[in-house]
Amino acid sequence: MRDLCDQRAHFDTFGFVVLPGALTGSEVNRLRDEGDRAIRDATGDNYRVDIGLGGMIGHYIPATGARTPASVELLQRFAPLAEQLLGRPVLPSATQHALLFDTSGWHTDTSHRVPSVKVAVYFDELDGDNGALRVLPGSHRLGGRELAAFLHGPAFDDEATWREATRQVPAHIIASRPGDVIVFDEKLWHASVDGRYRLQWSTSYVIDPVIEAEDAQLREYLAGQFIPGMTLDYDPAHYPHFGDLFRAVCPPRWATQLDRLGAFAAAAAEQHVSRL
Ligand SMILES: O=C(O)CCC(=O)C(=O)O
Repeated sequence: MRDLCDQRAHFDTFGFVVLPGALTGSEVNRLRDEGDRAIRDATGDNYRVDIGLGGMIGHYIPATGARTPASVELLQRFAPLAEQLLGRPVLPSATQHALLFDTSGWHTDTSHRVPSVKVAVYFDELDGDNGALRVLPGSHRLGGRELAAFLHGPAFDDEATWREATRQVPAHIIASRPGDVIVFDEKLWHASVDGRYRLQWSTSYVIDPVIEAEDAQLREYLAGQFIPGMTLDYDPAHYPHFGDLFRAVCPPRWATQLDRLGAFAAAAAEQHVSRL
């Protein structure tokens, strides 16, 4: 029988692992301050204003430039963990600070089958009553379509009904404290309900293709991480994807591969337009 306390086995089986207290108090403070400052700086008067950019309501600020050095350090630090869980070398795809306004309905972070993980950090003590991440353990292994039909099938009359439906899905609630790190397969179904204005930091990794046959999948996955022409609520010169700091300090292979696989071009297409 597999030892499900083993991180890799737990991750394979359930699609997530939690690392309690993986960040020290001072690391948490530094990262939280960086995120709070970045989001306030980037969004100004719109800090708590839903300006309707689509997706889960909130602000999502890329964190790989000179203004977010703590993020750039951590995205390097968590790469070996991602490699251990996926059993393969990885490339980082997106790193961001987020202010999540409210409920996140049931979703996955990717529709691609290519192995990828997200590392997430929250800065408040969270449980089921105030927006802790909830997951459907093992759902990363199921066909997305069946679960989507189940979770999104009913038409919800209003937001309260939608919230209640999100809440009612029997799920594992990942209660967490500042310093805990949650790592999940991007194909895992997850949601959050009953939280308001949660700060989150996250960084994602995808496998680094070693054989040519995987390139096409990776190109498609990386292109899907970015939305060309998206309306931005921040200044991309200050908050770039794959910023100068990232390119200066990260392993050269990352930049070579990300460039070759179209990630830099896709990120530039998302960040091309100027802010509102
Ligand atoms: O905390 C939340 O609202 C959910 C976050 C989420 O969906 C994600 O990080 O992919």
